[in-house]
Amino acid sequence: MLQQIQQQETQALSEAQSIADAASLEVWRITWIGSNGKLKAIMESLKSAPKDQKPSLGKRLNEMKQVLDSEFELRKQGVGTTVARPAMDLTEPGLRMGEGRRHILSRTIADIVQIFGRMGFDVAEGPEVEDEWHNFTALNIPDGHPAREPTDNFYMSEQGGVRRLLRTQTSTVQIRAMEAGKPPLKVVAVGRVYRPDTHDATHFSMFHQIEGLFVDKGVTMVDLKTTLWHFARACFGPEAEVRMRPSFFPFTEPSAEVDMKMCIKGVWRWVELGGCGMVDPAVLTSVGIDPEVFTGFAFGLGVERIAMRRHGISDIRLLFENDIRFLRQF
Ligand code: FA5
Repeated sequence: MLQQIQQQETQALSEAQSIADAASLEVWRITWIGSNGKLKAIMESLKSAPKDQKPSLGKRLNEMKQVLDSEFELRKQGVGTTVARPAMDLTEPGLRMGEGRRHILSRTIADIVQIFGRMGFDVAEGPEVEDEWHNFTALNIPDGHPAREPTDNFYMSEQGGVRRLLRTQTSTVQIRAMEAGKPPLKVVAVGRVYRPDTHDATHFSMFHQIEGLFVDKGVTMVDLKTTLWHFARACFGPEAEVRMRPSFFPFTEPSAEVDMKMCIKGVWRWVELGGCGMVDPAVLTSVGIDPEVFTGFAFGLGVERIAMRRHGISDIRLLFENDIRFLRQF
């Protein structure tokens, strides 16, 4: 039923978009929020919903009512249906400025950084325009590796003999953090990355990743899984779970895909969120850290995928369309 409410809300808002005059606005009002309108009908059907789902459905329906009411008020101003007033009516309260809010991705990033901050991770940063050393070579991706193909990267013109590109992953910040400091190093880095991926419901050519790196004496896969487990529970609720599936990344050995089990619209599902592993000794060596003394783990998760799962967003493109009607739901 939640899905049905979402569909109906989207349809109502899309119909509202084409309203050009007061008469069609009135038809819209009667159809959607009138006393015998569709919203009323959905509210009636709540009576037959399972008892345990009623509170969450009721809350969602109230949200839908608020969204449609404020859409109506906005449109009313747009088509000039307000009642004619005296030239200067000083009893009017005046126009209230709508309150702004931070984009849902910015809020997700702030939450993620706060969760890792509680686990002792500092924040590290790196540039979005990178050189090949940080994006590839130091990450154990040598010249000639398929990941360096021009078709998989946004290369830029050379500067001072150095070829640059838009970074394809936040793993570049692992290298920068290890170059800048000595172990113990415990950092997260969040930022935009760029890939020439075709846009679809789960892929965009610009998206955000959160990278984690912990290098010290005696760091193991147990530390890695425990860290991700704490993150999953803080981010997706106290019953969330983590699993790792063997995989391959040139800069970690062993490597794994990270899945988190979470409740989405009442159904428990495993969702792939990123990759992880133990920092490859070759990477430690490339930044002058002795792999005989230190070990480390690293992980990289997709921020959009996290935001989408937390808020039931089914299409990544919605996050970048800047449609105020979508954004003000969050
Ligand atoms: C990486 O980018 C590795 N750097 C992750 C890593 C870090 C592994 C540290 C080991 C150690 P991958 O290409 O799988 O891995 O991307 C990680 C996540 O980014 C994906 O699981 C997904 O959540 C997200 N992602 C990847 N491509 C896109 C895309 N086009 N649009 C949106 N999200 C994407």
